[in-house]
Amino acid sequence: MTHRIHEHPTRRFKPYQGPAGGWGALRSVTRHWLESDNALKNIRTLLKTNQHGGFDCPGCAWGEAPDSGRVNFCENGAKAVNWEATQRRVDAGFFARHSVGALRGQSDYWLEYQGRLTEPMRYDPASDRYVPVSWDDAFALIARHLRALESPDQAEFYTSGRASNEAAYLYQLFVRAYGTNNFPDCSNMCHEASGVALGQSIGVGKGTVTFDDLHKADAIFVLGQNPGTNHPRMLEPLREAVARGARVVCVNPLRERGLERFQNPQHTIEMLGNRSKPTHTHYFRPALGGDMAVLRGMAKYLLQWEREAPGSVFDHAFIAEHTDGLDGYLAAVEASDWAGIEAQSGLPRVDIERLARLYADAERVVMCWAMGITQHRHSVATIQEISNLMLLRGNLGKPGAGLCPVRGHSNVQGDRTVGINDRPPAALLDALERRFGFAPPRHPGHNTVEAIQAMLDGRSKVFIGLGGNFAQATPDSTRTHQALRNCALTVQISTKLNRSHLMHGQDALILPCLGRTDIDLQAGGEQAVTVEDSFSMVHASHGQLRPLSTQMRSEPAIVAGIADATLGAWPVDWLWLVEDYARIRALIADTIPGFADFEQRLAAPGGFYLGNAAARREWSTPGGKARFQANALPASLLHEKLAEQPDLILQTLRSHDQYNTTIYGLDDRYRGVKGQRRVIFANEADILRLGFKPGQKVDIRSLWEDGIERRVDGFTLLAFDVPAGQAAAYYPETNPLVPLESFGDGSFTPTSKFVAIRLEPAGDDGRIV
Ligand SMILES: Nc1nc2c(c(=O)[nH]1)N[C@H]1C(S)=C(S)[C@@H](COP(=O)(O)OP(=O)(O)OC[C@H]3O[C@@H](n4cnc5c(=O)[nH]c(N)nc54)[C@H](O)[C@@H]3O)O[C@H]1N2
Ligand SMILES: Nc1nc2c(c(=O)[nH]1)N[C@H]1C(S)=C(S)[C@@H](COP(=O)(O)OP(=O)(O)OC[C@H]3O[C@@H](n4cnc5c(=O)[nH]c(N)nc54)[C@H](O)[C@@H]3O)O[C@H]1N2
Ligand SMILES: [Mo]
Repeated sequence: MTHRIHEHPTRRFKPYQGPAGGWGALRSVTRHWLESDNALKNIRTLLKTNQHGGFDCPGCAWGEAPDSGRVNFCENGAKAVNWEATQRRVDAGFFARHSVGALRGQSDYWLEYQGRLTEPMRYDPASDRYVPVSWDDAFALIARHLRALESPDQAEFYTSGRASNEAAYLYQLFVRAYGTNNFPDCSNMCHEASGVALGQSIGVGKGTVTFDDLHKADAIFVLGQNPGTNHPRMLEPLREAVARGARVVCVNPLRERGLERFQNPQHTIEMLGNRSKPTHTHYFRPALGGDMAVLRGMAKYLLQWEREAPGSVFDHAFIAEHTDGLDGYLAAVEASDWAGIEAQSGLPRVDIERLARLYADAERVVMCWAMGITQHRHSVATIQEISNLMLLRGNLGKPGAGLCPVRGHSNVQGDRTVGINDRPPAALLDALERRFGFAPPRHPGHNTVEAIQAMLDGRSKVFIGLGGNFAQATPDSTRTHQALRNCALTVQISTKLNRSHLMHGQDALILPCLGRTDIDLQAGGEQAVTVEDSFSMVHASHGQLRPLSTQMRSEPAIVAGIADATLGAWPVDWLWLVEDYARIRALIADTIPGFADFEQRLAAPGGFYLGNAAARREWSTPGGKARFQANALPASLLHEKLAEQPDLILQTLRSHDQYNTTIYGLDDRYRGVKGQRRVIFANEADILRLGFKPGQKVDIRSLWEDGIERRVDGFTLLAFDVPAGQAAAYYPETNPLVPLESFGDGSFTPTSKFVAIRLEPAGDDGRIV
């Protein structure tokens, strides 16, 4: 793609009036495709996206509609495919031209734009450059470092959610055979709270719905999610629901365009007639972090109405047969007072009553949520409140109803299923022990926050990243960068150059791997890998494009190489396994529940459904029943120990032109932003109240109890339709503001949607052109 690398000279900001999708999406797909340096091949590749025999889109974890046709990708999936399938390469010549110090001065956008990593490289301190290294030497270096540690717990093994089931399974097996459960992973920053909350409430840490349920629901609630950008294929079922008369109820402080109107670019008549359709019936805009109070208020109304007309609201048969803890929960509901609920929720009481009515009037309800719910201090309690509401009316395990945490990375759910877990369940470890005959470590390992703390204070010395961009995805960037720099060895298994390669340890390796779109050729022939989507559907993914270099290796092959160098052919013959991934799948079938006859079931178009006990109304909780969780509302949303009052509360979110830390472009079409990313959205009245003017440049400082200064400079203030007291700015530019120690109770997820900030005039007070 011929991208302009620096912020656009004619950057501007103008509210966007169109629907989500529509001609803008088509233009964007066409532009990204035409500007890709591989246009003809890439269109063929795009047509294989999410098709049987094709590959799984490396974008989000939304599932495939069973009736989806020949074209099954969205605008942002197309960007993800074009971005991976580039002809540009970052090879030895590139690294000879650029020192690491010089590369550090480039933007994240520039770094990834340089192309695919094509050969293994090792950091050379004398020249401050990465220089070529052979695969064997790279593996030997890793083995030397790992063997030199006093304890296996001094190494951190990160996973990003694009890794296939095969790669992730092999990785967890190697790491446990080596002796630790230190598995920080992207899920820790993402849906961890959903897993923890649902595990306690309903016995499975996953969503219970399938695609079919969305079509049968009378009401779909979408909480804290922006599907127009992050799960565009979800817009079609939403507007289909509206069209057939179901309620689609959005709860989001921002008016996200995708949740308002959608014009399907794959629908000819609609495009020609320039018609769009609504994707919601009701829209409520709470305070940041106010959802728990909203849900608790809804529960108060349900309880009141049930008392007024017993049997009219609660599903007593379901409650009696399938749940426990109701009395304790209702006591907690009664104990929450309206003053607190109204103050925290940011909604007037009539709105909460309306929400409760919408919920109670629907026979079958699906509740969807994403990062707006999971990245808060009290996220586990909030998600348990979602579950409580659903249990009250038996909205679990019946058609058209259920819980739907909408996952992020395309295989983040699968990675957890096959064992990437810093707190592994005993059953998993027992199964590994039985099958492989070694004693896996039983003590908990480090999650992402704990891994950073351990590297910061020198307890951990080796970092290995299976994908992702640890340096930029994590909170408190200055300290996280220091944590990585403290390491004796950092290893990044990656497709593209990113800042994690530049914030390296004393020794450092870049290991270039194949991506989803690449053909994966092993001794046993072309290999497919498998992934699991948000609806627990497992399917195969076959690469389509010849890799840019014969030096790139698949993720399973790289993991096997590291394992073989470190442990030899024990407890399995690693190198033999990766000759044919069916051998890895056989091990998965032996040790992970739900994967019996894995290989045969994969052959079905669309793959197979892993199953979900809670969806069958079987409760894998200690008490054998789904459990109402009696959590109190947080005493205060603000951290008690802040020395100053914040000007605003900031949420860090995604623009339309990015995939997490990967920046595809500098526009955010649906929010009307062009050519710039260092912007902060706030309400005009707030901007004036704080003594600023729209368009003015500001520095942003965040508040935390530890007195460490956290700031980012030179952000343009944009007057936007944001509720009073709130602000929004893009991730990862604002990650330096998120304190490492500010994380969710019970989830350890950084509170990326609730950062207390103060604004200061920037030295350079520029205006928008
Ligand atoms: N194109 C594209 N697709 C992606 C990604 C990407 O970066 N680009 N990332 C992938 C990943 S890993 C993930 S996890 C998902 C993320 O998908 P989302 O969760 O949709 O991503 P965010 O941009 O973080 O958006 C959070 C939304 O929550 C709202 N919100 C923020 N705080 C609150 C709150 O306190 N309450 C409520 N009710 N709402 C709130 C925001 O206004 C925003 O609309 O998308 C996945 N898909
Ligand atoms: N402030 C703030 N921080 C956040 C969030 C937020 O909303 N706000 N969201 C959080 C969330 S939800 C998530 S999931 C994390 C994301 O955290 P990560 O998963 O660590 O980050 P990504 O940006 O997805 O990783 C991009 C890199 O992955 C590599 N890559 C891409 N494809 C492949 C592949 O197929 N194989 C391998 N081995 N490497 C590949 C490329 O080198 C690319 O540079 O960030 C979290 N951080
Ligand atoms: Mo995520």
